Amino acid sequence: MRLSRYFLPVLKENPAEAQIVSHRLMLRAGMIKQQAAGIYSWLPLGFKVLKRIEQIVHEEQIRAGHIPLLMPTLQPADLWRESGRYDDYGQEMLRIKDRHDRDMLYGPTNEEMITDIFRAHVSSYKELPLTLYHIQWKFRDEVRPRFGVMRGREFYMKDGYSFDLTREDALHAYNRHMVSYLRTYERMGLTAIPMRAASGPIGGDNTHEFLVLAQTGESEVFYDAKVPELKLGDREVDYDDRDAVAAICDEFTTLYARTDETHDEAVFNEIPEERRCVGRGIEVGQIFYFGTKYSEAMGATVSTPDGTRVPVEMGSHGIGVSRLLGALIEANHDDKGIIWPEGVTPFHCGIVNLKQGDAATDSACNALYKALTEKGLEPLYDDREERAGAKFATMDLIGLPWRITVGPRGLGNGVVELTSRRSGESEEMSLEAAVARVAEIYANH
Ligand code: 5CA
Repeated sequence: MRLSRYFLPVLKENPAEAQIVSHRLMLRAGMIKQQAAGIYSWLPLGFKVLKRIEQIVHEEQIRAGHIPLLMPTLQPADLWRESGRYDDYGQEMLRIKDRHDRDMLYGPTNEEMITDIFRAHVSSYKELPLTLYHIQWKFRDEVRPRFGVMRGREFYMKDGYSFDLTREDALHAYNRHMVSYLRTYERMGLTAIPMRAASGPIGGDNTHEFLVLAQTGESEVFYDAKVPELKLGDREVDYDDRDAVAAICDEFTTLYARTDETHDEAVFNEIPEERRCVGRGIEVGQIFYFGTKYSEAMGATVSTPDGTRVPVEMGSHGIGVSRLLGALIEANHDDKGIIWPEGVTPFHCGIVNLKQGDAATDSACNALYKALTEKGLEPLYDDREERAGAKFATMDLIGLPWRITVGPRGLGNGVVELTSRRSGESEEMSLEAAVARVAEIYANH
């Protein structure tokens, strides 16, 4: 993409309404525009990152054997009357009437609708296990929408629903989700810690939240200093191997890590003092096992091998896809702007032309652009008639992890400059070497 033809409405001034750095940077980098409290348009740069994140979520869900579908945003109230949640949900639910005076709502989550789909089409244990998920807009009329996309009213969520015959099978589905989430966040360059949590309006007794440590997080968290060091890395996971999946969950949940809702001071104090950490975290996902709460209320039963019928065992598992943008920026920025991890960056690298209009420099930039594109990479070429300082400032603000700077002086010596946004370090090399290096960096992303 050439910046001169793109739509990147960056702001020079700090927007007064933004209280935390991710919100400020998303507005300044031209990623989002507020349309009403907690409701945003996703401008091209923000939309691109949102789609990158969504893609990673899809890939890891499919890898775990979960099946994508798409349910609507609007739901009939009657489904929620069946579970009893139509009244329970209170003011957070946006209620709408259609022209026939029928009660509708904008879905805050989809347990009822997925249970309705299940009961219409599945009746035998032979069709289990089954996990269906979608990535869809949700609406919760939050009392205090704030911090940009972090606590929106309309937000993008991956929500998955597992159906199993037995509690044991359902716990395997829970564990499978935990491991797939660990992989998902790691691919984005994030450390998200599973913490025992409280279940709220979804229900159930077994639930973990995934928290990204950040001072601006809304939850207070208590954890053993060793927990953030745990990594899945590139180990292979066989999602059908119950013991292997459970062993990974044990590895990540045995050491102390809890939110304030479940914190136990006495247990916490058993950790050696130098490892006791208290901080704040952003909840980027939550998994729930709630058994037959919805299937019983809504008559979703399956036949068993001995011919009886039982309510199906269920769990629901969510990732805050749009919130992840905020969490990623909270965890990856400096005073100049965003620093995207390679896994989610909107463009793989920037090209800065130091002397727009100079025939040799323009032609080298064009050659670079073409060579990167041919390697399957997507560069953002700043081809505007602007001062070098302004071009660098824009690149730093929007946070592409790599920048290639091309100017007449370097070209005279046969080199361009490759700069890491994160370390700030630059290295001179031939144009071909820079292309090869950037291609190599992204080979695993
Ligand atoms: N049905 C279950 C899981 S499928 C559910 O709704 N879980 S949830 O309430 O925990 O939401 C899942 C994730 O959505 C949360 O972990 C959080 O990351 C994100 N989320 C929740 N509320 C908001 C909000 N107001 N703005 C942005 N993201 C949110």
